[in-house]
Amino acid sequence: MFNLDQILSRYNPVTGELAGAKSTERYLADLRGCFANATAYEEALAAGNPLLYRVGSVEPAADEGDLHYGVGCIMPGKIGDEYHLTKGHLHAWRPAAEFYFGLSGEGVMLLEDEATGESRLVPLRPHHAVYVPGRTAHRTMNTGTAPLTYLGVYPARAGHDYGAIAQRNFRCVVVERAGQPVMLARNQL
Ligand code: S6P
Ligand code: ZN
Repeated sequence: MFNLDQILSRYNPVTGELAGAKSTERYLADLRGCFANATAYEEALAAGNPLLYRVGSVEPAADEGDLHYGVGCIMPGKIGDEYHLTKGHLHAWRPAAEFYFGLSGEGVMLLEDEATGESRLVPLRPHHAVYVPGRTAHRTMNTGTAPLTYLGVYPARAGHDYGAIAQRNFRCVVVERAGQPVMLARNQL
């Protein structure tokens, strides 16, 4: 019933809009507290409040065993040395894993195990898939110069828990060093 061609024929890669889907837009003002460099954040916000990313979510059915999916589009850019990023979340139903498929552009995902705090940085680009295990906080960043688009597929039960990340943020920060994304411990910046 659903295949990637059908999904992508509804998708506008320039605006990130997915026709007929529930759309969530996050502007710079919505990302307060997410970026490590608060001064750079306030300076950028004083200059304007651009759209950072958009997610079109499709929830075909909500029975046990069903899947939901979202197509995300993160605009290119940086705040200080940090790439445009998503808020990041754990799934409200902690065992829920997720599969990400890169569609266009270049990016990375920061994965943080909730129990151990172990952090990993993995590439997200076309023909790459990222498996996000359950109980793993995930944040996506656009490290390129064009919009980063991706498909995320997750159990219908997954839900979003933004609370823990909003309180303490991720343990690691991803910054540009010599043109490359590098993961650093937040407390060592
Ligand atoms: C949902 C999935 C994605 C994100 C999207 C935006 O489980 O991980 O569709 O919702 O990448 O990120 P965030 O952290 O603002 O929801
Ligand atoms: Zn998720």
